[in-house]
Amino acid sequence: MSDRLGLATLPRIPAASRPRITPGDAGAGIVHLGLGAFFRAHQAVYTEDALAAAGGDWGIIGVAPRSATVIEHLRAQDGLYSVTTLAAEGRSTRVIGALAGLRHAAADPAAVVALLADPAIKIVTLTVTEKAYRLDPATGRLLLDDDLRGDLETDRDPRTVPGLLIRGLAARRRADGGPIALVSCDNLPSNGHRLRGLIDYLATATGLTDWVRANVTFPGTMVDRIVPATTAETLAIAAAELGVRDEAGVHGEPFSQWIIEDDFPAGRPAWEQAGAVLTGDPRPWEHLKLRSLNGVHSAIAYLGAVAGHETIYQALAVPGMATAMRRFIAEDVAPSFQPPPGTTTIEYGEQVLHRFANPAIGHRTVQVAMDGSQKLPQRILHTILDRRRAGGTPQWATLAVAAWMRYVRGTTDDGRPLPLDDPLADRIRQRLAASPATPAGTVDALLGLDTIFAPELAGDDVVRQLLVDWLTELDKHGVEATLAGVR
Ligand code: CS2
Repeated sequence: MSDRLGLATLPRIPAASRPRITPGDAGAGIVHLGLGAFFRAHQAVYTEDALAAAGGDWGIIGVAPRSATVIEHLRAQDGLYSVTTLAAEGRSTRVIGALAGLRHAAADPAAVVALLADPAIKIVTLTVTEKAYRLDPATGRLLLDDDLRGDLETDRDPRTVPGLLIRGLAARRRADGGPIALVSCDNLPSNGHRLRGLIDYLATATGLTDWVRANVTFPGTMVDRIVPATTAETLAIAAAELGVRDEAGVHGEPFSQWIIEDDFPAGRPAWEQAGAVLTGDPRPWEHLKLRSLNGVHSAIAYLGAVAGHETIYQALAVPGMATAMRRFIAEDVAPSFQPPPGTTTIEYGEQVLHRFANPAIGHRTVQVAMDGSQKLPQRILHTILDRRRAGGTPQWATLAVAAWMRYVRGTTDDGRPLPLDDPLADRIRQRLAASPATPAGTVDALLGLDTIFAPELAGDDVVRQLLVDWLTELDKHGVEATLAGVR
């Protein structure tokens, strides 16, 4: 099939798959940083539905911080791409037309800075992954490395996302561009507060503090939809459904949720008409999602990958896995925080396990396993800390951490290599190489990584012993036999 998705071929695709708005009709009001699959299957869809329901100039200018490929694909398709929803019962594909422009920050940072200064832009949303915020995972404090320092102290082109944002805000002040909301849509705890803290720090360093305080808000969000990386199969399905090729297609599960703190000084799309929940405080939702869904996801990913399983769905089917995850939720996660009114953590957890069991979603264990150093604190370690402070013994949460420790050693139970895709990979490998290859040696080496493990946790003898015991089990018997013993 040679014809490509684009404005010219749109009339040929099945009517039910066409965008719900006329592409290009809405002026741009949002800049989004991070054009990964998650954004394309989540915020862009909500915004298109809000535009279809209530109109407004809320088209999205998509900015790729680094990758040029996604920009090339989308440009070749007039900004159009498809989202295929994969349910156990069947699938559906729709084209999204909410992108009102595209920029490549690495190639043309000045264009992005100019956009952030433009008064027509009233919202910046971000999906740039945990590590792009340059925050110490254990403490949430800013890591002022050479790249970021260079962005602050010189006038060379910005290389970091925080650097790009602060340059853009400085330009906005000069241009009198008016108030703006910066909205983190990454899986960080209190993501709005973290982004505010980061920008506050950079604003102080660049003399922007008063202007930022008066003009910029940082709504917190909880974002949720399982959107695995696109594969050749995703694109083959999109082509079959559309009748034209789509190199920028994405696929995801049927479930989708967006909880947004309603704090937009220059207005916003009618996202509530697209199913999003606008609230005064999204934090109970963030806890629920990060500790239950993402915590369990990471646990299954590490255990499953070490056991040699390719996907989350297959790993969840290992005998004992679902029981261990139910006990993790009931005994460790649920007592660690107050869920939002009207929900219980146990019910939420059941729904999560049901979603992970969707056989149509081929989410790879090694994809969820990546960047563990950035993910463990908010997903699992905060649960452990809260349980320890309450005098509890978080058995299952420590199994998840022991599984990460076993994973980063780099081989499956039957000796095949596992990838270590993590900004701290070198430090992790060095520490492991310098310590005895015993359970206690591994646990002590890794607990010494203070950007992951806060001193309160690393110095807790109960936690250390639980980790050594689990790792001993995993080393002696392997993941599958360890889980088989769980009742
Ligand atoms: C996953 C998340 O890759 C991961 O670490 O846990 O991307 C997860 O699929 C989403 O947060 C679901 O909303």
